[in-house]
Formats: sequence, structure tokens, C-alpha cells
Amino acid sequence: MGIRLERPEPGIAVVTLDRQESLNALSLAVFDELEAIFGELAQDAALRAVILTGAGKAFVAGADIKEMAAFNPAQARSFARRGQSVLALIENFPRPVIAAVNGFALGGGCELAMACDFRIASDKAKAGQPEVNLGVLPGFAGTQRLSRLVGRARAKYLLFTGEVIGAARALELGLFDEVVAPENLLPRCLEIARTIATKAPLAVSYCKQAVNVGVEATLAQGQDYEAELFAQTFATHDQKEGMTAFIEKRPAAFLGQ
Ligand code: CO8
Repeated sequence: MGIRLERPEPGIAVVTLDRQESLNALSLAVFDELEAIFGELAQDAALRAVILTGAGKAFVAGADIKEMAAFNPAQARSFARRGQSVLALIENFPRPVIAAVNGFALGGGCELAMACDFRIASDKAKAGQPEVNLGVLPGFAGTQRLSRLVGRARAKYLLFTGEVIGAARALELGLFDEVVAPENLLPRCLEIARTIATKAPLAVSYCKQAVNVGVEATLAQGQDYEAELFAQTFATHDQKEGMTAFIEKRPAAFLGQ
């Protein structure tokens, strides 16, 4: 059981859920480990982007049904809250988190993928919220993020039917953002991470914050927040460097400050 943390290139971390005997199902222990890994990554000033993926044929096949089966309502509530808080940590992680959806992203797995900034998927990947087959509903904010991502009617269709959809349909719905051949999945995610790594890190982080805050706020509140972050970038080295480099027609050397 475990989660692997690798650093294939400077500034890029790959976090791989590797608990293949249960198709990488999310248990309380997995949430503890995810929280610890993202906590460690948050301390890394040189980090520019994270790729989150699964080992084997699944990204994540859901919450651990074997662990959940005997829960009482209080335990279920506490498990849902635990999952929600770890997914919120990923959603608000100060660096971009790209989901590399290699296979099944079902139930809690789809919820985890939706907590990432965007989803690049293998053409073999499948997604869905099949909780109604088990007599429950999503508990890690799936009803909330899915409706925000694909619209409320399409979310309701997927939630009510529990239908597991292929990568092409997930792409059409906007649940996946790009679909590639399986062998191109990690290379493509690394390519995106590498591109992000060349940009001003604080500006990227502020873009993420502004979108995350803004989509839950009114347009006026979102604009206020954006203007504040925009102002703050003018107190950074990287704003001066980025604009000077443009004027001097040379590549910028960003420091992340
Ligand atoms: N939890 C625990 N074990 C699992 C899970 C899971 N979610 N998914 C698969 N496994 C296990 C199987 O039991 C099997 O173990 P064993 O060999 O010991 O029998 C092993 O993984 C391999 O699985 P399969 O043999 O079933 O593999 P297949 O390729 O035949 O099928 C599927 C793959 C279609 C993905 C199938 O495994 C499946 O349907 N899995 C369950 C999918 C699902 O229903 N997910 C939703 C779970 S509920 C959820 O996520 C709710 C989240 C909110 C919770 C809120 C807290 C209260």
C-alpha cells in the first residue's frame, strides 16, 4: 500500500497512488498519506507543478468500499469530512496540480480528479459517480464539483444513473480536458508541467487562487480579489524581471518572489 512521490525533473513532482490490490481505493490511511505528501510538497520552494496519477489500471476506483461497508452514520460523516478536507487541500494547493487520469476514475476517484486543476486522461480512462449502485451518494464533494464542472443537468444525469463514461464522452462533457494515448499520458503531463515551470511562479499561483475564489463569489467580489492580487505582483521581483525582459527582448529569469 502506498503513495509514491517522485521528482523526475527539477520543480516537478509526480504523486502516484499505488495500492493496486484495491484499484487505489481511498481509505483513511490513504488520506493521511496524501495529506502528509502534499504538506511536504508545500514546503518545497522550488516546486512548480504536481502531477497526480494512479498505478496500474485505475486512477482511483473510489472510496474503499471494504473499509466503508460497516460504517455507522457518524463514521460516514467523519469519513466524508476527512475526504473533503484533503481534496480541498489539493484544490487549494499553492502550485498547479494536474490529474493524469490513467484508468478508472470512479466515485471518490472522480472526485479526487475533479479537485485537481485540470484533467489529462488516457483514452483508456473511464469516469463516473456510481455511488447510487451502492446505496450512497458521493461524499467527497462530487455532487458539488461535478455540477460546477459539467453543469447541473449533466451532473444529475451522471449521478442518478451511475453511468461510467469513456474518455471521449468525458472530454465532450468537460470532465476531462484532454485525451491522449496511454503511452503519451505522463509525457504530455510533464510537458504541461514544464511549460508552467517556465512562468512566474507567484503569478501562476495567484491565477489559481483568483479562479478558485472567484468561481464561488460574485463577479464584483472576484474582480476585487483579482485586483488585489494583481497589485501584489507589482511588489515582486518577477514582475520587474518579466516586464524588463520583454522590453529588452530576452527570456525572463524568474525567482518566484
Ligand atoms: N474499494 C475497495 N476495493 C475495491 C474498489 C473500491 N472502491 N474497487 C475495486 N476494488 C477491489 C475489488 O474488490 C477487487 O478486489 P478482490 O480482488 O479482493 O476482489 C480488486 O479491487 C480488483 O477489482 P475488480 O476485480 O472488480 O476489477 P475489474 O477490472 O473487474 O472491475 C471496476 C473494475 C469496474 C472499477 C470495479 O472494481 C468496480 O466497480 N469498483 C467499484 C467502483 C465504485 O463503485 N466506486 C465508488 C465507490 S463509493 C465512493 O467512492 C463514495 C465516495 C464518497 C464516500 C463518502 C464517505 C462516506
